[in-house]
Amino acid sequence: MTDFDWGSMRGASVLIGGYGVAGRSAYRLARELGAETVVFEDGANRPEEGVETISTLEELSARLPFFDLVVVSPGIHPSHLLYSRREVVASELALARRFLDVPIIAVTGTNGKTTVTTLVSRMLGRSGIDNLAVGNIGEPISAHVAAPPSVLVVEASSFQLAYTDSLAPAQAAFLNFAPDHLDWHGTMEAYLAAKARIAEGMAEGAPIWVPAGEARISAALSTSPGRQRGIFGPDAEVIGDKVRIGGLEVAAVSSLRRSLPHDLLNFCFAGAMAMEAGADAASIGAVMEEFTGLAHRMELIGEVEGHAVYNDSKATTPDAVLCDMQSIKSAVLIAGGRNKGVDLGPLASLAPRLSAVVAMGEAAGEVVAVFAGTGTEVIQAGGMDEAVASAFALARGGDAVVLGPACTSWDNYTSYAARGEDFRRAVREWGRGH
Ligand code: UMA
Repeated sequence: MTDFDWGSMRGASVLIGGYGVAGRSAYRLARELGAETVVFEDGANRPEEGVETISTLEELSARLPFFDLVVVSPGIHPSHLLYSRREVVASELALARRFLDVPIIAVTGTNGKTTVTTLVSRMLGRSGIDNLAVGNIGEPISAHVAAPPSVLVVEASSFQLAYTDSLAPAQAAFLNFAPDHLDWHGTMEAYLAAKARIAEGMAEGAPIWVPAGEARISAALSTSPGRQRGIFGPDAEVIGDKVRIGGLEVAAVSSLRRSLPHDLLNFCFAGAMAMEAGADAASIGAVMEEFTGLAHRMELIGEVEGHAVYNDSKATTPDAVLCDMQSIKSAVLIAGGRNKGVDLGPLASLAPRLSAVVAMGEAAGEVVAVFAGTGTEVIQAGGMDEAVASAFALARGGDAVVLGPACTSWDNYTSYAARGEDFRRAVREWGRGH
């Protein structure tokens, strides 16, 4: 819990920890609110001229005791010195929340957050409801405090939630839960507890959308005054070929461009939330029907020499890769990157459907170990170009080539998007040369 008195922001001494996308925006907001604001950044994002900056741990250590509030960027590890005065630490999300007076629809979960956030935002927009999708999706929420839309749809990561007291959303969704970010949270329990904070401060009976029958998620949310509603359930379900939201038929499954089990769950979560927030059934159905997926999420980037090529750079856990590979009958999988402290072992269950695996990045050795003895050939590649060339060399007739890392991109790239773009480039260049 943060002891800081948010009512006394004017004149308060505020330290912004990290000057990435979230930190830069938090800095501007804190200044607009009248705080005396200083930045700590000892990484690559050095602030512009004129921004008072602490750039060494020595200086941070000396000055830390004198700040009233420390706003931490989500990517900074909790063992960092910045967190040492826990009583004054808050996330960028927490800072923004205190100064926002519009309803928040908050979405968390291990997988599918960005997709569901996007779908809700599109469904509301198509129904004429002025809204914005913000948060982990890439647009910092603190940039929209001064002139907010009527509704904010917030993708909330566990990093932000861990340091957010009382988000108090009008509606919350906790989509699913699987091992992830253990290098940050330490344990599954801590990761779950961070995510469950999404429902803190909700009004009595406000909807918390949860996957039906997931006892662990339900138990973690049980202290919230909100009311849990299951998906699939009476509010949102698939019966035969019909997707029904709020008891109304909004789309036929056969008319959807994406209809794997997790796609239907995502549609139902989004439809239920959008309808609760005032979206109409026709708009909800139309958004479902038009949805073809998001970049870097099992994105079909083309066909090269008869092989469908998928960019699933956003699949940074084994669980996400397994889920996304459901539609693929045979493939060469390119996996690896920086492991987030999770067991990559579950990937082995894909072996019967894989002609080969190309292991890359920091976790290449772990990927090799997972597939050793499964009968699936596994080789190591030095970089993206080599990985792509090896994948095409190993692919047999009908195989897809899939970048499904099960790891973060942070060993070699700044983001999963940068890794996905590099994959796209390497595939294009390989295709040109053949
Ligand atoms: N830094 C230091 N010293 C350190 C460590 C870090 O100075 O010892 C600096 C870094 O140089 C950087 C800043 O601190 O300037 C940390 O930035 P950050 O990693 O928190 O990233 P941002 O650019 O602020 O982006 C963040 C989210 N990043 C993370 O959660 C890691 C973005 O989510 C989000 O879109 C953005 O805020 C806007 O809200 C990205 C992400 O990877 C997509 N999220 C994770 C995920 O989806 O799995 C949770």
